[in-house]
Amino acid sequence: MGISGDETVLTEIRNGYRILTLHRPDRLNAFTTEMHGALRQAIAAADADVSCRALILTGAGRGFCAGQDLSDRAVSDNGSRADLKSTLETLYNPLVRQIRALRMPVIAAVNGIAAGAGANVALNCDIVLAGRSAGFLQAFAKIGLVPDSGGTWLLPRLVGSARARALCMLAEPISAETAESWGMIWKAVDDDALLNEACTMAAHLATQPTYALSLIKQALDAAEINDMDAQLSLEAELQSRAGRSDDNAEGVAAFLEKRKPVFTGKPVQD
Ligand code: T3D
Repeated sequence: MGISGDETVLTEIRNGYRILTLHRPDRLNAFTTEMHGALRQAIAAADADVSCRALILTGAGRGFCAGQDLSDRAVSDNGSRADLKSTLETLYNPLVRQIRALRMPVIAAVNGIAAGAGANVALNCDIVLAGRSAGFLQAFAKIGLVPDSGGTWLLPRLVGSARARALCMLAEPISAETAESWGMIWKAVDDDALLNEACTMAAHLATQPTYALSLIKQALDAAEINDMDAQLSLEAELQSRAGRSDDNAEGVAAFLEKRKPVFTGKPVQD
């Protein structure tokens, strides 16, 4: 139950899940290179712990994450401008890929403003809860940049092209409730209920068939690219794997015996 970790990212280990807290509250938890390293390490540690079957990502203080810390940017070889291609390729893209490929569900508990890459890191999580006072801001255009961390891929899919374009070009914040009504996030909740709700959800998910949940992540990600025919083939492939899992056998047995299933989350070795 103790809290540990690098001071820029705190890890709290609970029964079946972990809470990772971005921890630079005086900078609205903006990303530095150090915080990127700490976060990736904390996620890898959760992945390596077989008892960890769900993850919560949240922020300390009044913000969730204000994106890139604009005072902590690497300078490029020519010494004048930051090399943003390199920043994305070495920091943000690996983080997004790590979150999306994680073998367990990731819940973003957005406790305050989520801006720039901070918004898009949240939107890359599997389920996004936000406190009513939180907001989402594609801040990039305000500083002459393009939405990154998967924002240009996610937003049209989540909210449709018209809203995605306006969000990116106007760079105006939207409230958690608007985000919910647009289908951008799962739910807006009262601020003081946010962490409890995220923990209840994580504790529930930690008792579910984790391996099947990881296959669901794969199927839904692939569905963004596949046509129906390819998706039907993928579903057959993934279902073949799920069907060989102990959790499928347990789920069916529990149903037939009219009892609650006890899932282990154990993966099938291919
Ligand atoms: O390297 C690259 O650039 C490539 C990667 C890009 C990815 C990106 O994320 S680019 C987008 C970067 N983020 C932004 O442009 C957002 C900047 N922040 C804001 O627009 C505002 O802070 C917010 C709208 C998020 C919140 O506004 P408000 O009024 O609630 O708070 P504030 O007073 O602006 O911020 C509080 C403090 O945090 C303040 O410091 P101070 O004055 O108390 O000493 C502010 O400077 C600091 N802060 C907020 N965001 C950042 C930041 N410091 C550094 N970097 C930030 N991104």
